[in-house]
Parts: sequence; C-alpha cells; structure tokens
Amino acid sequence: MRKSSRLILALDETDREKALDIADAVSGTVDAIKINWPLVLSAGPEMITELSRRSDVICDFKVADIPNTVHLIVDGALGRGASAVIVHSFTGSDSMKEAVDTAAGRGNIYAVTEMSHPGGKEFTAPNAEALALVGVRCGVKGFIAPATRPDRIAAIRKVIGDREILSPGVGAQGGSASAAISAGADYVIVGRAIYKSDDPSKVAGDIADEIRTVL
Ligand code: NUP
Repeated sequence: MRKSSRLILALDETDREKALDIADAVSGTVDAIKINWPLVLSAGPEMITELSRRSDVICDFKVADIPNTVHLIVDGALGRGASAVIVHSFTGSDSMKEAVDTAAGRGNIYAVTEMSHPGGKEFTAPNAEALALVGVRCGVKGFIAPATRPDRIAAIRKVIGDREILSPGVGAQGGSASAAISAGADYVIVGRAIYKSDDPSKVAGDIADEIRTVL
C-alpha cells in the first residue's frame, strides 16, 4: 500500500454503482479502499476484484475464527485481489499466525486490538496492549487503533514499534484525522464523512490536506 495521502476510504456504501462511482472519484487521492461486509453482502465478493483494479483493497472482515476457517477466509479474499485482510486479535496466536502464514508473499494482515466505538472501551481497550504484543509476535503488518481516542493510538504505538497503525473513527464517530496522525497513526480510515457527502472527491482532498499539515 502506498503511503502518500495517509487516507484510506471505508467504502460501506451498499449500492454497487454508487460505490464504484465513489471509488473512481477518490482512488487518485486515497492510499487504499477498505471494504466491509455491507458492500460484499449487497454487491457480492466480485467487488473485491472490481475495486482492486482501481486501488489497493483491504478486506475488513474482522476475521475471528479457528485457524482453518481463518485460512479459508484470508485465502478467498486475497485470491479475489485484496491486498490485505483485517482480523481480530482476541482469537489468539494460532488464529492470527494462520492469517499471517496464509497471506505470506501475497498480502498483509492487520489486527484489531481496540475498537473505536464506545463499547470498545468495555473489553477491547483494557486488553489492547497485550493483544498487540501477540500480534507483533505473529508478524502482522499492523494494527487498527481508534481515532476516537488518540491517547490509545499513542499507547499502542509504544508497544508495536514501527509496525503500521490504521485508525478508524474520523468524522462520523467524532475523531480527527490530524489528531490521529499526530498521535502516531500511519493512516486514517474514513467512511461516512466521505461516501455520504455530496462531493466525496472534495472531502477526501480536504482530509488529505488536513493530514499534510501535521506530517
Ligand atoms: O474499531 C474499529 N472501528 C471502525 O469504525 C474498527 C473498524 N474496522 N472500523 C471500521 O471503520 C468500520 O466498520 C467502518 O467500516 C469504518 C469506519 O467508518 P465511518 O465511521 O468513518 O463511517
């Protein structure tokens, strides 16, 4: 994944044509497009391949399963053209290692340690540093840490060294792109603030400009 604007689009738009229009409008600005179950369920897994012609695609499937099932999901996503897959880390080292081994030479694995919504404080935040350490040992490329709590990005950064941090929660969830990057995130992930706007290209450009002010 290139590291230029440091902005990743979360394309949770469920209308296939609208999703493709938005991808076309912002693919020159964003460093990657992240897709999640809403788009895959409405438009089909072919969207992974379709979007991979425009951008790096991160499949945010938050895989949380036994190693064999993790293997099948990661293999299926990368086989369709994804560059990376997001997995949960609470499943433990064997599942996370299986994801990393399956992706080896074909793509990257990012692990969720702490979720950005308020409920993320209940169970994930108190365990995030320990989960991140397991992820480091398993060889993940990076972690998902909350832009809604920049202090937690800084805390995870201390544990993971120079591995990447991708940070969702900007805009609709109340977080700020520049604060997340200043706290130690490599990229921010932005969904509704871009894909629900009247001018996704302009909003993406504005966020990229904001990020540039703190680089
Ligand atoms: O902790 C997380 N928070 C989060 O919002 C981990 C995630 N993967 N996400 C995803 O990021 C979420 O599922 C959505 O696809 C995107 C944020 O979208 P938005 O709040 O900017 O619309």
